[in-house]
Amino acid sequence: MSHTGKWPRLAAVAASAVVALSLAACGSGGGGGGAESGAASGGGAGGTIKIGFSQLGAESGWRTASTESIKSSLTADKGFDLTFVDAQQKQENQIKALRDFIAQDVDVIAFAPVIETGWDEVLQEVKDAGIPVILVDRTIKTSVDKSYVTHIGSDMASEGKAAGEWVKKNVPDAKIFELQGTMGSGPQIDREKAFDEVVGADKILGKASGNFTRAEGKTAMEAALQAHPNMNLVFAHNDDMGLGAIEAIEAAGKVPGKDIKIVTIDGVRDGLQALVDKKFNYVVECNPIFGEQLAELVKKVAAGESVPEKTVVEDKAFDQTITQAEVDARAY
Ligand code: GZL
Repeated sequence: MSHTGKWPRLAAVAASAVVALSLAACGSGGGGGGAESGAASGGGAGGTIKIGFSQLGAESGWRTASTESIKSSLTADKGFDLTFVDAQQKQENQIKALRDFIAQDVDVIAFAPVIETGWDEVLQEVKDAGIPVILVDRTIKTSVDKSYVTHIGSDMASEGKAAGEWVKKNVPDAKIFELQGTMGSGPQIDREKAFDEVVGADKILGKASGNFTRAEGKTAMEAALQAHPNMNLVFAHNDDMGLGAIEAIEAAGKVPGKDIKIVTIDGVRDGLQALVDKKFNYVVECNPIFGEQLAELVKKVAAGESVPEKTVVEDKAFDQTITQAEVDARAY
């Protein structure tokens, strides 16, 4: 699908009536464009939609599941010409990918931003090129007005709140160490703030980032065990860091799930298996399987139709009552 330049896409901006695609629409887009998208000059109405997707990396089981869901939904037989680029958790690689997508004259750009800030310059370039942007998974903070049309992802703050409420109810004497995700990322910021507000700062012995990976979570936990021998609970911002923490706790001769309880977020199969094995105590889901919802949003955006400012992906939570059969039946 060829473009006819900037103006036609921006001129025919659809009416602002919000079409609720989501199960719940909430939160502000932080500079997003809200319920309107620039009218595309082709795709959507029977044409192949050329979409560039910048994925932040392959750091965790969650990201792998997210990538699988996206690639299996944005397929050629469903009308998409997908260019998918993995940034290995480096923002400069994502910025380069977005610039490449401009040069390739794609119809829509979608990306999962590794951190919240540092996007203004490239988003202004994308806006000047008249290409609509969909934010996927993580959020951004930007001064560029209407820099993206819509966001689809989980409510990270509610995940942190759910984790905190379980700890407050079930571990009143908690002495907590917090394994943070990638510093400056939306999930790290939002999960940490919500969790800390619920449990109280006085319950938190210390924090360190494991960058959402199992290896770095293990390394951070090894140091934390030395610094805080009295800790009795770890809150990990994702399962993979929690799984790394299990390795460090066992190497230190302690029993994960008992001597040191573990609360995490994601709900990937390995994390839920740790719950069945009684090494995790509570897991808040962050559902990555929203490729089909994304595909619908891409079609609407490409056709210049109205879309909700935010599509919130619903999450559940799991404790040790989960069964092996339930884990085996999980989609990811
Ligand atoms: C959350 C997602 C986070 C996951 C991690 O939506 O951005 O990034 O919680 C992943 O597993 O690395």
